[in-house]
Amino acid sequence: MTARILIVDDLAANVKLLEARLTAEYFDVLSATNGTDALRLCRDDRCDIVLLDAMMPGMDGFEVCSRLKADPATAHLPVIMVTALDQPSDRVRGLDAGADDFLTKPVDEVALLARVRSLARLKMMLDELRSRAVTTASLGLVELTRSSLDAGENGRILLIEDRAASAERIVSALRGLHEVTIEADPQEALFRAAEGGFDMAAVSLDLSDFDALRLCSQMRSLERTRALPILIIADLDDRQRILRGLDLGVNDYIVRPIDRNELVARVRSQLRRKRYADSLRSDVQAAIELAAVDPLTGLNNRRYLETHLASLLDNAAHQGRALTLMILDIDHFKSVNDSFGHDAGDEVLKNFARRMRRVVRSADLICRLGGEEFVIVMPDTPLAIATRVAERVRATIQSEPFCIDAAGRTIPVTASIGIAERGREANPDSLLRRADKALYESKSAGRNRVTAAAA
Ligand code: GH3
Ligand code: MG
Repeated sequence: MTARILIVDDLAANVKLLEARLTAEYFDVLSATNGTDALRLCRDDRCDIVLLDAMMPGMDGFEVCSRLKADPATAHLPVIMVTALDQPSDRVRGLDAGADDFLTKPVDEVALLARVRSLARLKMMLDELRSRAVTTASLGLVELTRSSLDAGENGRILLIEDRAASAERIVSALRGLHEVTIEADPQEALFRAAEGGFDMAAVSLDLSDFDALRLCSQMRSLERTRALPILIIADLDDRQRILRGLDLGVNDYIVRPIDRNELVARVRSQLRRKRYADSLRSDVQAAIELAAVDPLTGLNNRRYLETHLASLLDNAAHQGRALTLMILDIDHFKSVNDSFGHDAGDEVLKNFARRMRRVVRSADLICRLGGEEFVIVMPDTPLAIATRVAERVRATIQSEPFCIDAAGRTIPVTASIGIAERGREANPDSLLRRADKALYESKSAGRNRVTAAAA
């Protein structure tokens, strides 16, 4: 995996040092020596992760971080603050400014690479989700979830720890902020995690007779726990296993003796990320469901038509090919509902959709515009041919009465149709309007007929 890291530090020597370590691991590196340049690079979307020195003349790192987090365009860019070891209050300030993580100087190589790798993985996942959410949002269906930062509180945390004293310390550190459930048995923990309802798992790396990394790996491979953030709690001399854990997909780690502020901050940042990812996922899901299909008839819906017609018209214009659009409206449909009930009306709509499918080519796009109004877009079809297709559709609708219930009752149905061929203007609205006007003429001329709009 590779990512582009922006190093922000006013001292060239520091930049060089970090740069050497990161490029040795095949990361792309970019640098800035002041806050203003850093903000510009971030806004121009030039990097995936920011390594930000807290102490800089002029705009310091805390200020840069706050500004990044306040701007929706950069709020979700992961920021690692680099602070002096002897200033624990700086860490808290950094985290308050919204930093995703922090490292202390002198920067420990293992910690640096572990953080950068895990944030790079996260960034890739979020970018992918975000781009899908943006695509579906461009269909005009859902508002993208506002990207303001979640408080990262009120989490339900599953703590897997078999030493009571250690568990108690963690519970008391998080008391009042989160609800912690302790589980001493790793197998039981896996079950509980899979049952859902947790926002994060905290796993002690030294369980007495179970390999905690095996548990982490099981959580990563189960569908139901794959997205659950995992924080491991380790001893400083566990470096190798911390690294293995991060490779397995553990999201973060904290080293004993646990600093309360650090624990609170790490948990908060895991919760924020999870909630943000969840909200993107549900946007995508909602959009996909609404995006394309009308549930009653299984035809594409109006929104799909509006998006897709524009590109069909573009293609036709680009290649100089014909394209004709047909609007169909069922005649006196209201009286079907009035006389036989809404279910009978629905049955007619479904049957109507099936008949249209039978008559047109598979390259034609059939949509339900709404109610009892439908559109068929016929690429590569000039008006003369489209008129014959429309006539065939009309005849097919009229040919046999429609079945409206299980008892086999039938009623006659007809439709009025308007068609229009694309003109010079590559504009979906005006094409739809012209076809609609032709439809109106069919209605006023007595229904059950086809009218072609003049070019
Ligand atoms: P016209 O020949 O002029 O088109 O008359 P009409 O009765 O077909 O047109 P009108 O627009 O007056 O009525 C359309 C009716 O379609 C009214 C509405 O209740 C019904 N309708 C719209 N959507 C649905 C639906 O999903 N299911 C059912 N059963 N009826 C629907
Ligand atoms: Mg009608």
